[in-house]
Amino acid sequence: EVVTLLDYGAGNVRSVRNAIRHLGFQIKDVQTPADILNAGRLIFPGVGAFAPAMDVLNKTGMAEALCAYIEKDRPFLGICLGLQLLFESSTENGPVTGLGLIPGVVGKFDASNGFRVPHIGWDALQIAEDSEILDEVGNRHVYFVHSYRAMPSEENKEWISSTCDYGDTFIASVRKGNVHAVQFHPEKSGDVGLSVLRRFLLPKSIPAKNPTEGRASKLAKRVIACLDVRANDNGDLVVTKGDQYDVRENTEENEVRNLGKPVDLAGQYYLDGADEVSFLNITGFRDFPLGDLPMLQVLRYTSENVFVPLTVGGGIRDFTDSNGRYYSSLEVASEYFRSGADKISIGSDAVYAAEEYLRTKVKTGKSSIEQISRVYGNQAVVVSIDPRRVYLSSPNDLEFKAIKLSNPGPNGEEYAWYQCTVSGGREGRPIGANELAKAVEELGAGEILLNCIDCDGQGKGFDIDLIKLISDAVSIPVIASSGAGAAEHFSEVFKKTSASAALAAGIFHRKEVPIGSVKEHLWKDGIEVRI
Ligand code: 1PR
Repeated sequence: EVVTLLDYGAGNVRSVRNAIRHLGFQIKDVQTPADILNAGRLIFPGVGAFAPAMDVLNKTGMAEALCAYIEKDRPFLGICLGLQLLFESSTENGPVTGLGLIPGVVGKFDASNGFRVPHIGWDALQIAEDSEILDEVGNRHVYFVHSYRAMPSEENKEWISSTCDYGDTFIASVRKGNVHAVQFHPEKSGDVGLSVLRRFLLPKSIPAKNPTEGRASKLAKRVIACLDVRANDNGDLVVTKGDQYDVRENTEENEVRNLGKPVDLAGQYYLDGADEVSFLNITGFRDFPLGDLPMLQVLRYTSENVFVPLTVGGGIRDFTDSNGRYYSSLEVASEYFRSGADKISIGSDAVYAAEEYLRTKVKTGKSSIEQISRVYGNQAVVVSIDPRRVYLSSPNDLEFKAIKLSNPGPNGEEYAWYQCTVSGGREGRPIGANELAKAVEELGAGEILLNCIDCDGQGKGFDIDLIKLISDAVSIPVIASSGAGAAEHFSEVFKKTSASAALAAGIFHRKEVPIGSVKEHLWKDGIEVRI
């Protein structure tokens, strides 16, 4: 069986390809408009921003072919931007005219009502009857990642097959005859998502799951497994894990702690129910990642079997190699996206960019955050903060935001500020986590991965003071990280802060608490999770 794929080369379509292959189908790529018209079954995973996508479709004649194909009621599945482009126009850097097949304007989520934008994560659908490809979804979560959405109206109601509530009720999927489009990502929605693709590819197959299964009701708090990856002294890529960022064993040999193979562990965490998997190339600051091809290989292999979002970080910055060849941070990130990453995470380079921005108050457009978010969207750019607590006996006279601690410091200090570091915690910089978070949000980051060097690997719980400080300071999602040692710590962070996700490494690697137990605990505590 062959399915035709329209990939205009703007981003990570690898996971859609992997999912289609996983379901036993071959892929034929669209080269010309005629390939669209001759397709038996067409999938259009829109990626990137609305305007450049329309540009390509118009210039290549594909826009016209797409309209003709859809008007003839040929089997079509649009994904994400592939849904939005069917509408009349979008306000994304616009107005920009779309394909105009469905009445309505695609607009931005309103962050002013307390909902974080981008809308990132696993959310619940309200499914209309007759949705067909959603027949196995039931009350289970699917994965969204977007800042723009189409809204239901009198004019487009005959198209709507499901909606989702996030601040307002927006269109999660459309369907008319053989034409389907979904705002969420079936290729990133685990088993549930694969069922959506299967039902599109094999419409006559019998539903495998009971459609009433599941208990999703709203955006779930995410549980993320993180793999710190680096080469050991023999040059093999291993998953390692530090104590307060020190990854060397306390032995005479002082070797790099080895907790397993990256691809195997990522695959296991997917099966265990991780909502996302992150890889951090922790020596990326000194070893150029494009020289570090094993990391790209790890992503390629992982994305073949892991159908939840993958984030990769480490070494994303401008770089000139020993032959004098210059690589922009955008090129580095693009290589990661092509290899299967959905999001990239920037550490050290984000600190330098934020310092520069706060000093000059000018957005140059040249920082890695700005370059990558412009091309791939804010939701694809995570900033990883590595702060260290600096205790103070009084909060006065400090240009960085200090907070009163819930637990006093070792010498009874009541206050602290959180100093950002670069190069894996090796160097402290003159900027606080609070200042950094706000600056990178303005520069275009779509999410913050908030570590804490003091808590890393300690298993004593997340730094609630820090996470509260930062999640209250920004309106993009915040991932709490460092210090998880028990399922209760996850409940605590979600109850006491507005973090959108919690990430852990050590407890999962050491098999102390499986991901499933964390989720069950959260569920029993009344916290929405994907189960
Ligand atoms: O600066 O852009 O090259 O990115 C480097 C990336 O590598 C950053 O995201 C930085 O956080 C990470 N990193 C650098 N050195 C280390 C190290 O450990 N020596 N790891 C490191 C950071 C922290 C977490 C960890 C949590 C949870 N690891 O992500 O997984 O603290 O751990 P726990 O649950 O066991 O407590 P750049």
